[in-house]
Amino acid sequence: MEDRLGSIEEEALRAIEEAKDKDGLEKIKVRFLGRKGLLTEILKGLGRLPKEERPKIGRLANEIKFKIERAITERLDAVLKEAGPRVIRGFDPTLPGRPLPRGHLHPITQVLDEVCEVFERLGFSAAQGPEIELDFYNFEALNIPPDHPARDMQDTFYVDDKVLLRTHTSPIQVRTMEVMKPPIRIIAPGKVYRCDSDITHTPMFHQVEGLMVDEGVSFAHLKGILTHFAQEIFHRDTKVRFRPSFFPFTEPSAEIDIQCVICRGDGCRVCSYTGWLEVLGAGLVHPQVFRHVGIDTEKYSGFAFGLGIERIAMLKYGINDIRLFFDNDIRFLNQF
Ligand code: 2U9
Repeated sequence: MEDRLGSIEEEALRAIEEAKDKDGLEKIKVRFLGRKGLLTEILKGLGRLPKEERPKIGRLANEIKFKIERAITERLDAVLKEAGPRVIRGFDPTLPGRPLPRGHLHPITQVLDEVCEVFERLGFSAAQGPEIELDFYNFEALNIPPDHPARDMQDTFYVDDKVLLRTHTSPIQVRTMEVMKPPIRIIAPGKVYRCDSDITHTPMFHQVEGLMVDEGVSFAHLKGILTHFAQEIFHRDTKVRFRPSFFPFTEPSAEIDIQCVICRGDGCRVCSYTGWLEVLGAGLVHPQVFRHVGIDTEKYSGFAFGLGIERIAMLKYGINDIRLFFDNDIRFLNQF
Protein backbone atom coordinates (compact mmCIF):
# COMPACT_ATOMS: atom_id res chain seq x y z
CA MET A 1 0.00 0.00 0.00
CA GLU A 2 2.89 2.32 0.81
CA ASP A 3 4.33 1.73 -2.67
CA ARG A 4 0.94 2.40 -4.24
CA LEU A 5 0.69 5.68 -2.31
CA GLY A 6 4.23 6.58 -3.34
CA SER A 7 3.46 6.13 -6.98
CA ILE A 8 0.19 8.10 -6.68
CA GLU A 9 2.14 10.98 -5.13
CA GLU A 10 4.80 10.86 -7.79
CA GLU A 11 2.26 10.71 -10.62
CA ALA A 12 0.18 13.57 -9.17
CA LEU A 13 3.15 15.89 -8.57
CA ARG A 14 4.47 15.29 -12.07
CA ALA A 15 1.08 15.95 -13.64
CA ILE A 16 0.77 19.17 -11.59
CA GLU A 17 4.23 20.30 -12.66
CA GLU A 18 3.32 19.75 -16.33
CA ALA A 19 -0.14 21.33 -16.12
CA LYS A 20 -0.45 24.32 -18.45
CA ASP A 21 -3.61 25.99 -17.19
CA LYS A 22 -6.39 26.21 -14.63
CA ASP A 23 -8.57 23.63 -16.42
CA GLY A 24 -5.71 21.09 -16.48
CA LEU A 25 -5.17 21.56 -12.73
CA GLU A 26 -8.90 21.18 -12.10
CA LYS A 27 -8.84 17.80 -13.88
CA ILE A 28 -5.85 16.64 -11.81
CA LYS A 29 -7.63 17.63 -8.65
CA VAL A 30 -10.67 15.58 -9.64
CA ARG A 31 -8.51 12.59 -10.66
CA PHE A 32 -6.64 12.37 -7.37
CA LEU A 33 -8.72 14.20 -4.76
CA GLY A 34 -12.27 14.14 -6.19
CA ARG A 35 -15.10 12.09 -4.70
CA LYS A 36 -13.96 9.05 -6.70
CA GLY A 37 -10.31 10.15 -6.89
CA LEU A 38 -7.40 7.74 -6.47
CA LEU A 39 -6.37 9.05 -3.07
CA THR A 40 -9.95 9.39 -1.85
CA GLU A 41 -10.61 5.73 -2.67
CA ILE A 42 -7.62 4.69 -0.55
CA LEU A 43 -8.75 6.84 2.37
CA LYS A 44 -12.27 5.39 2.05
CA GLY A 45 -10.86 1.83 2.04
CA LEU A 46 -8.76 2.25 5.19
CA GLY A 47 -11.28 0.18 7.14
CA ARG A 48 -10.56 -2.85 5.02
CA LEU A 49 -6.81 -2.85 5.89
CA PRO A 50 -5.40 -4.90 8.77
CA LYS A 51 -5.95 -2.98 11.99
CA GLU A 52 -2.23 -2.36 12.72
CA GLU A 53 -1.59 -0.82 9.29
CA ARG A 54 -4.51 1.65 9.40
CA PRO A 55 -2.89 4.54 11.38
CA LYS A 56 0.33 4.52 9.36
CA ILE A 57 -1.35 4.32 5.96
CA GLY A 58 -4.01 6.83 7.01
CA ARG A 59 -1.36 9.35 8.11
CA LEU A 60 0.68 8.83 4.92
CA ALA A 61 -2.40 9.15 2.67
CA ASN A 62 -3.38 12.41 4.40
CA GLU A 63 0.14 13.81 4.11
CA ILE A 64 0.12 13.09 0.39
CA LYS A 65 -3.34 14.63 0.06
CA PHE A 66 -2.08 17.91 1.64
CA LYS A 67 1.07 17.87 -0.53
CA ILE A 68 -1.02 17.51 -3.69
CA GLU A 69 -3.41 20.26 -2.59
CA ARG A 70 -0.51 22.65 -1.87
CA ALA A 71 1.19 21.80 -5.16
CA ILE A 72 -2.03 22.48 -7.07
CA THR A 73 -2.48 25.89 -5.37
CA GLU A 74 1.11 26.92 -6.07
CA ARG A 75 0.96 25.79 -9.68
CA LEU A 76 -2.37 27.57 -10.18
CA ASP A 77 -0.77 30.81 -8.98
CA ALA A 78 2.11 30.34 -11.40
CA VAL A 79 -0.05 29.55 -14.46
CA LEU A 80 -2.31 32.55 -13.76
CA LYS A 81 0.72 34.82 -13.53
CA GLU A 82 2.16 33.39 -16.75
CA ALA A 83 -1.21 33.98 -18.48
CA GLY A 84 -0.84 37.73 -17.87
CA PRO A 85 -3.94 39.79 -17.00
CA ARG A 86 -6.51 37.71 -15.21
CA VAL A 87 -9.37 37.29 -17.61
CA ILE A 88 -12.38 35.82 -15.92
CA ARG A 89 -15.09 34.97 -18.47
CA GLY A 90 -14.10 37.87 -20.68
CA PHE A 91 -13.79 40.32 -17.76
CA ASP A 92 -10.36 41.63 -16.79
CA PRO A 93 -10.57 42.81 -13.16
CA THR A 94 -7.15 44.46 -13.38
CA LEU A 95 -8.38 47.08 -15.90
CA PRO A 96 -9.37 50.48 -14.48
CA GLY A 97 -13.14 50.97 -14.23
CA ARG A 98 -15.10 52.88 -16.87
CA PRO A 99 -15.64 56.45 -15.64
CA LEU A 100 -19.27 57.08 -14.69
CA PRO A 101 -20.81 60.31 -15.99
CA ARG A 102 -20.93 62.69 -13.01
CA GLY A 103 -23.92 64.89 -12.41
CA HIS A 104 -23.85 68.47 -11.18
CA LEU A 105 -26.16 70.99 -9.57
CA HIS A 106 -28.87 72.58 -11.71
CA PRO A 107 -27.76 76.02 -13.01
CA ILE A 108 -30.54 77.68 -10.98
CA THR A 109 -29.30 75.98 -7.81
CA GLN A 110 -25.74 77.08 -8.65
CA VAL A 111 -26.77 80.73 -9.08
CA LEU A 112 -29.04 80.59 -5.99
CA ASP A 113 -26.11 79.28 -3.90
CA GLU A 114 -23.75 81.89 -5.36
CA VAL A 115 -26.17 84.75 -4.55
CA CYS A 116 -26.74 83.46 -1.00
CA GLU A 117 -22.98 83.14 -0.43
CA VAL A 118 -22.39 86.81 -1.34
CA PHE A 119 -24.84 87.89 1.38
CA GLU A 120 -23.67 85.26 3.86
CA ARG A 121 -20.15 86.63 3.55
CA LEU A 122 -21.64 90.01 4.58
CA GLY A 123 -23.17 88.49 7.73
CA PHE A 124 -26.69 87.63 6.49
CA SER A 125 -28.16 84.25 7.54
CA ALA A 126 -30.61 82.27 5.40
CA ALA A 127 -34.13 81.80 6.77
CA GLN A 128 -36.89 79.53 5.51
CA GLY A 129 -40.67 79.42 5.49
CA PRO A 130 -43.64 77.55 4.00
CA GLU A 131 -44.44 77.69 0.27
CA ILE A 132 -48.15 77.31 1.06
CA GLU A 133 -48.83 80.53 2.96
CA LEU A 134 -51.55 82.48 4.68
CA ASP A 135 -52.88 85.57 2.94
CA PHE A 136 -51.86 87.51 6.08
CA TYR A 137 -48.10 86.82 5.70
CA ASN A 138 -48.04 87.06 1.90
CA PHE A 139 -50.14 90.27 1.56
CA GLU A 140 -51.74 91.85 4.60
CA ALA A 141 -48.63 92.15 6.82
CA LEU A 142 -46.75 93.56 3.82
CA ASN A 143 -49.12 96.47 3.47
CA ILE A 144 -50.71 95.07 0.33
CA PRO A 145 -54.37 96.09 0.66
CA PRO A 146 -57.25 93.76 -0.27
CA ASP A 147 -57.95 95.59 -3.54
CA HIS A 148 -54.28 95.60 -4.68
CA PRO A 149 -53.80 94.14 -8.20
CA ALA A 150 -51.11 91.74 -6.88
CA ARG A 151 -53.87 89.86 -5.08
CA ASP A 152 -55.71 89.21 -8.32
CA MET A 153 -56.66 85.57 -9.01
CA GLN A 154 -54.81 86.02 -12.31
CA ASP A 155 -51.46 86.43 -10.53
CA THR A 156 -51.91 84.40 -7.35
CA PHE A 157 -52.57 80.67 -6.99
CA TYR A 158 -55.18 80.51 -4.23
CA VAL A 159 -55.88 77.33 -2.26
CA ASP A 160 -58.89 78.95 -0.58
CA ASP A 161 -59.90 82.40 0.71
CA LYS A 162 -57.06 82.61 3.24
CA VAL A 163 -54.46 80.16 1.88
CA LEU A 164 -52.28 80.58 -1.21
CA LEU A 165 -48.95 79.64 -2.82
CA ARG A 166 -46.53 82.40 -1.77
CA THR A 167 -45.97 84.92 -4.57
CA HIS A 168 -42.67 86.13 -3.04
CA THR A 169 -40.39 85.07 -0.18
CA SER A 170 -41.27 88.21 1.85
CA PRO A 171 -43.53 86.18 4.23
CA ILE A 172 -40.33 84.55 5.52
CA GLN A 173 -39.11 87.95 6.72
CA VAL A 174 -42.48 88.79 8.28
CA ARG A 175 -42.44 85.47 10.18
CA THR A 176 -38.82 86.07 11.28
CA MET A 177 -39.62 89.57 12.58
CA GLU A 178 -42.55 88.13 14.57
CA VAL A 179 -40.19 85.95 16.59
CA MET A 180 -36.84 87.78 16.44
CA LYS A 181 -35.83 91.12 17.89
CA PRO A 182 -33.49 93.48 15.98
CA PRO A 183 -30.67 93.42 15.02
CA ILE A 184 -31.93 91.26 12.15
CA ARG A 185 -29.86 90.43 9.09
CA ILE A 186 -31.47 87.65 7.00
CA ILE A 187 -31.86 86.45 3.45
CA ALA A 188 -34.93 84.54 2.31
CA PRO A 189 -34.20 82.23 -0.65
CA GLY A 190 -36.82 79.92 -2.14
CA LYS A 191 -39.47 78.99 -4.68
CA VAL A 192 -42.34 81.36 -5.39
CA TYR A 193 -45.46 80.94 -7.52
CA ARG A 194 -47.25 83.27 -9.90
CA CYS A 195 -49.85 82.50 -12.54
CA ASP A 196 -47.71 83.66 -15.46
CA SER A 197 -45.98 81.97 -18.38
CA ASP A 198 -43.97 83.33 -21.31
CA ILE A 199 -40.30 83.60 -22.36
CA THR A 200 -39.40 85.59 -19.22
CA HIS A 201 -41.94 84.14 -16.73
CA THR A 202 -42.68 80.67 -15.38
CA PRO A 203 -45.41 79.73 -12.86
CA MET A 204 -42.69 78.78 -10.38
CA PHE A 205 -39.40 80.66 -10.02
CA HIS A 206 -36.79 81.38 -7.38
CA GLN A 207 -36.21 84.51 -5.36
CA VAL A 208 -33.70 85.72 -2.86
CA GLU A 209 -34.90 88.52 -0.66
CA GLY A 210 -33.00 90.21 2.13
CA LEU A 211 -33.81 92.21 5.24
CA MET A 212 -31.69 94.19 7.66
CA VAL A 213 -33.26 95.84 10.70
CA ASP A 214 -31.36 97.73 13.39
CA GLU A 215 -30.99 101.18 14.90
CA GLY A 216 -29.76 103.69 12.32
CA VAL A 217 -30.05 101.55 9.17
CA SER A 218 -30.23 103.91 6.19
CA PHE A 219 -30.60 103.96 2.41
CA ALA A 220 -26.82 104.45 2.23
CA HIS A 221 -26.30 100.97 3.76
CA LEU A 222 -28.69 99.53 1.18
CA LYS A 223 -26.79 101.21 -1.67
CA GLY A 224 -23.44 99.92 -0.43
CA ILE A 225 -24.63 96.33 0.06
CA LEU A 226 -26.40 96.06 -3.30
CA THR A 227 -23.57 97.69 -5.27
CA HIS A 228 -21.17 95.18 -3.70
CA PHE A 229 -23.60 92.36 -4.57
CA ALA A 230 -23.86 93.38 -8.25
CA GLN A 231 -20.07 93.63 -8.56
CA GLU A 232 -19.57 90.19 -6.97
CA ILE A 233 -22.14 88.45 -9.18
CA PHE A 234 -21.39 90.21 -12.48
CA HIS A 235 -18.19 92.13 -13.05
CA ARG A 236 -15.90 93.80 -10.49
CA ASP A 237 -16.34 97.15 -12.30
CA THR A 238 -20.09 96.82 -12.99
CA LYS A 239 -21.81 100.21 -12.85
CA VAL A 240 -25.02 100.34 -10.81
CA ARG A 241 -27.87 102.86 -10.77
CA PHE A 242 -30.78 103.31 -8.35
CA ARG A 243 -34.09 104.49 -9.88
CA PRO A 244 -37.04 105.67 -7.76
CA SER A 245 -39.86 103.13 -7.74
CA PHE A 246 -42.84 101.99 -5.70
CA PHE A 247 -43.63 98.88 -3.62
CA PRO A 248 -46.35 98.74 -0.95
CA PHE A 249 -43.89 97.26 1.59
CA THR A 250 -41.00 99.75 1.20
CA GLU A 251 -40.79 103.54 1.35
CA PRO A 252 -38.82 105.01 -0.30
CA SER A 253 -38.41 102.29 -2.94
CA ALA A 254 -35.95 101.80 -5.77
CA GLU A 255 -35.25 99.58 -8.71
CA ILE A 256 -31.61 98.80 -9.27
CA ASP A 257 -30.08 98.47 -12.72
CA ILE A 258 -26.66 97.29 -13.78
CA GLN A 259 -24.82 98.37 -16.88
CA CYS A 260 -25.83 95.98 -19.68
CA VAL A 261 -23.67 92.83 -19.52
CA ILE A 262 -23.95 92.38 -23.29
CA CYS A 263 -23.15 95.84 -24.73
CA ARG A 264 -21.51 97.34 -21.60
CA GLY A 265 -23.84 100.34 -21.84
CA ASP A 266 -23.76 101.12 -25.57
CA GLY A 267 -27.33 99.89 -26.12
CA CYS A 268 -28.44 96.57 -27.62
CA ARG A 269 -31.50 94.34 -28.05
CA VAL A 270 -31.08 92.73 -24.58
CA CYS A 271 -31.22 96.10 -22.74
CA SER A 272 -33.81 97.56 -25.17
CA TYR A 273 -31.15 100.08 -26.25
CA THR A 274 -31.07 101.72 -22.77
CA GLY A 275 -27.64 100.40 -21.77
CA TRP A 276 -29.13 99.24 -18.43
CA LEU A 277 -30.66 96.01 -17.05
CA GLU A 278 -32.98 95.85 -14.06
CA VAL A 279 -31.77 93.24 -11.56
CA LEU A 280 -33.13 94.15 -8.11
CA GLY A 281 -35.94 95.89 -6.26
CA ALA A 282 -35.39 97.39 -2.82
CA GLY A 283 -36.25 100.06 -0.30
CA LEU A 284 -36.57 101.01 3.35
CA VAL A 285 -39.11 98.86 5.19
CA HIS A 286 -42.51 100.60 5.32
CA PRO A 287 -43.48 101.62 8.92
CA GLN A 288 -46.85 99.86 8.39
CA VAL A 289 -44.98 96.53 7.94
CA PHE A 290 -43.06 97.11 11.20
CA ARG A 291 -46.34 97.85 13.01
CA HIS A 292 -47.81 94.49 11.89
CA VAL A 293 -44.96 92.63 13.60
CA GLY A 294 -44.61 94.92 16.64
CA ILE A 295 -41.24 96.52 15.82
CA ASP A 296 -40.84 100.04 17.26
CA THR A 297 -40.65 102.41 14.28
CA GLU A 298 -39.20 105.20 16.42
CA LYS A 299 -36.22 103.09 17.43
CA TYR A 300 -35.58 100.88 14.42
CA SER A 301 -35.31 101.19 10.67
CA GLY A 302 -34.47 98.64 8.01
CA PHE A 303 -33.93 97.98 4.37
CA ALA A 304 -35.22 95.11 2.22
CA PHE A 305 -34.47 93.93 -1.28
CA GLY A 306 -35.58 91.22 -3.70
CA LEU A 307 -34.32 89.58 -6.85
CA GLY A 308 -35.30 86.80 -9.22
CA ILE A 309 -32.69 84.05 -9.60
CA GLU A 310 -33.79 82.97 -13.08
CA ARG A 311 -33.36 86.55 -14.32
CA ILE A 312 -29.86 86.77 -12.83
CA ALA A 313 -28.96 83.39 -14.38
CA MET A 314 -30.31 84.46 -17.80
CA LEU A 315 -28.22 87.66 -17.75
CA LYS A 316 -25.13 85.89 -16.42
CA TYR A 317 -25.22 83.18 -19.09
CA GLY A 318 -26.90 85.06 -21.98
CA ILE A 319 -30.04 82.87 -22.05
CA ASN A 320 -33.06 84.34 -23.80
CA ASP A 321 -35.82 81.90 -22.78
CA ILE A 322 -36.47 81.14 -19.08
CA ARG A 323 -38.28 77.89 -19.98
CA LEU A 324 -34.95 76.27 -20.96
CA PHE A 325 -34.19 75.97 -17.21
CA PHE A 326 -37.22 73.75 -16.69
CA ASP A 327 -37.24 71.61 -19.87
CA ASN A 328 -34.64 69.30 -18.32
CA ASP A 329 -32.89 68.88 -21.68
CA ILE A 330 -29.58 67.35 -20.63
CA ARG A 331 -27.77 68.99 -23.59
CA PHE A 332 -28.70 72.40 -22.18
CA LEU A 333 -28.02 71.54 -18.52
CA ASN A 334 -24.63 69.93 -19.27
CA GLN A 335 -23.24 73.31 -20.33
CA PHE A 336 -23.17 74.56 -16.74
C1 2U9 B 1 -40.41 92.68 4.23
C2 2U9 B 1 -40.38 94.00 3.86
C3 2U9 B 1 -39.97 94.36 2.62
C4 2U9 B 1 -38.67 92.90 -0.40
C5 2U9 B 1 -38.53 93.59 -1.72
C6 2U9 B 1 -38.51 93.90 -3.90
C7 2U9 B 1 -38.35 95.17 -3.47
C8 2U9 B 1 -38.58 93.53 -5.33
C9 2U9 B 1 -38.81 91.79 -6.92
C10 2U9 B 1 -37.52 91.59 -7.61
C11 2U9 B 1 -37.72 90.77 -8.80
C12 2U9 B 1 -39.48 90.46 -6.93
O1 2U9 B 1 -38.41 88.43 -8.13
S1 2U9 B 1 -38.97 89.66 -8.41
O2 2U9 B 1 -40.04 89.74 -9.30
N1 2U9 B 1 -38.70 92.24 -5.59
O3 2U9 B 1 -38.54 94.37 -6.19
N2 2U9 B 1 -38.62 92.99 -2.90
S2 2U9 B 1 -38.30 95.19 -1.82
O4 2U9 B 1 -39.20 93.80 0.50
C13 2U9 B 1 -39.60 93.40 1.71
C14 2U9 B 1 -39.63 92.09 2.08
C15 2U9 B 1 -40.05 91.72 3.35
C16 2U9 B 1 -40.89 92.29 5.59
